[in-house]
Amino acid sequence: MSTVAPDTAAVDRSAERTGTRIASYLMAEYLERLGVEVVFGLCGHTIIALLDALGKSRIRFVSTRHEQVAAHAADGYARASGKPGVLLTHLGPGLTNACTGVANAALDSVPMVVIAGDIPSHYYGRHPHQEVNLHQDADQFQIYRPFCKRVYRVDRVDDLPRILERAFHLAQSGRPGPVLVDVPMDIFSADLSVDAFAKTPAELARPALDASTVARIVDALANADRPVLYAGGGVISARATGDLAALAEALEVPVTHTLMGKGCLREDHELLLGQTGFWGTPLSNEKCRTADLIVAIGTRLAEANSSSWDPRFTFAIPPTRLIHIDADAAEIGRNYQTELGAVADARLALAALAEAARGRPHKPRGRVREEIAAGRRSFASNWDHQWQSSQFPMRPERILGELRNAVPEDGFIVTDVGWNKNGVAQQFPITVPGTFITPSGLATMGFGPAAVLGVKLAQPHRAAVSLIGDGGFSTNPSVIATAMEADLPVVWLVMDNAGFGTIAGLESMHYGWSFGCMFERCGQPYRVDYAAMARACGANGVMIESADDLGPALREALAANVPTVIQAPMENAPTPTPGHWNINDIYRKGD
Ligand SMILES: Cc1ncc(C[n+]2csc(CCOP(=O)(O)OP(=O)(O)O)c2C)c(N)n1
Repeated sequence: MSTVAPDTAAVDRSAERTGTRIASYLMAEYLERLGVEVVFGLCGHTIIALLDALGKSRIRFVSTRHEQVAAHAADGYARASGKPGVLLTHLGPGLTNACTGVANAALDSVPMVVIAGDIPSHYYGRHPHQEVNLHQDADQFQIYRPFCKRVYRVDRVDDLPRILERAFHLAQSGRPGPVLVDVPMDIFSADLSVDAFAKTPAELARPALDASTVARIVDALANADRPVLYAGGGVISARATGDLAALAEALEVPVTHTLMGKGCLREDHELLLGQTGFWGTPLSNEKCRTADLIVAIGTRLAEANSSSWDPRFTFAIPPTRLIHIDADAAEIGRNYQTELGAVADARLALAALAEAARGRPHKPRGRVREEIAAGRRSFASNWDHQWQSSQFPMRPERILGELRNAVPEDGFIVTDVGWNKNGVAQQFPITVPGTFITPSGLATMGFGPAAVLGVKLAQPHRAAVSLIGDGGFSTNPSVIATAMEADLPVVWLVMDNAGFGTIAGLESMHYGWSFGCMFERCGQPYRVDYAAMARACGANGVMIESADDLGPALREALAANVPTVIQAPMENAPTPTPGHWNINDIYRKGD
């Protein structure tokens, strides 16, 4: 069966005759007009009509071997390009497979349009093949309801253009997120007027702060004794980091950040404290806990970064006063008493605040820069020496060190969950905003290996490395075949500790063993040769045999024009946890 497009002149000749054309072709042209460059997905009988149209369009289709991979890749593409990711899935198992990836994008406020095929509309209520039904009729799209901004089922072909326009509008406006457009398969093949897709999403003027709110926030910061600016992922996605730096510098306010806010200031900036919370730094947690005013921007003040909201560790609000700027009003005041909430675009808000703060007198900040430098030095002394460790299996810190030395500053580090995410957030210098990509809200194991595909596709001329655990990598190693097919020379650096190390460590701490968390066979550690797996796919695969091998292997992989898996055997050492996570108070060990 050929994958080369047949002669397009032979396709869809109804246009000239009737003023109508088949909806799927009009839809593909509309996606082109919206600027969609790539669709990620996996085929099924419900969507081949649209695949045929995409195959004959300028849009690239990246075919994955698992819908979760497609969703994470679309997510990575959106984060690295600033455009919405587009995902195409089959109904039933395709839709449910993609669920995790779409939910992950939702919780990290990533714009995405999910197009799903569905059962033929005339089978409504008859429970046909592959529909998720049993207790509801034609309702499978509702599975996406708790995390999508809207879930649409297209019941008439005439609604398709309007719904698609709404989907792209909603996915990108306000707080970005995924929107589902569920299309019964016969709708793709129905006739539609040739001018039906006329309407495109409006250009949107983003909400700004009004002048009195700007003055009030700048006054509050200038007059506070120990103010702190707290940046979330919203600052990175709004590309507001320059304005954040200008505001911080004008009023000499130290800056902390969430996991997704990492990169909000250059790592060597004199006012940068670091990440807050359980995996944060003692300095960040201390400065936040003792601040008299926190101005938070583009963050949910979520549990992990807030030490389970326990006032003894990260935020003591009140007595600390909180001003919160966010794109989503629903986030304001959820977990803390908030003095002032403002719904605004982070970039417009920070630009206005920085402008008003320029040259404005403020309370003396004492020796805040020296304190920051000393606090950062002192925490880093816990691991600095490990950056050179020649221990084998390797120390995780040495892996970070080699990675930082090999990847250019504008290269992307795409993590998963585990030591990789927590270690990078805490210990790895990021200097170019947006180059650290990580799953935060859902913390999905399996994100990193797949998201890096979309990142590379969006930024083909920049390095893209996925730093992952062996657990995360093995959730879906089909990414290697996809990278080969799509010709994406990404690098996966697998930190191999032969288990789900983070959870193994947690269980061992509370229960004295790691039952169910390590990879074992007949009671012995079980190691998979992922490097050989890569070679079997035609990619490069390197098994690291001594710590000194890693640097050269990384440089070679970054210069190669095929994907590479580098597998680095590693000690299962925990990341320091200066903050608090309430789960640790919950576990009780029986006899
Ligand atoms: C899909 C999913 N399942 C389970 C978890 C819980 N979890 C968090 S970290 C982790 C272990 C990850 O193991 P690995 O990728 O090997 O990294 P390591 O912890 O060893 O650094 C697990 C299972 C999760 N976050 N996501």
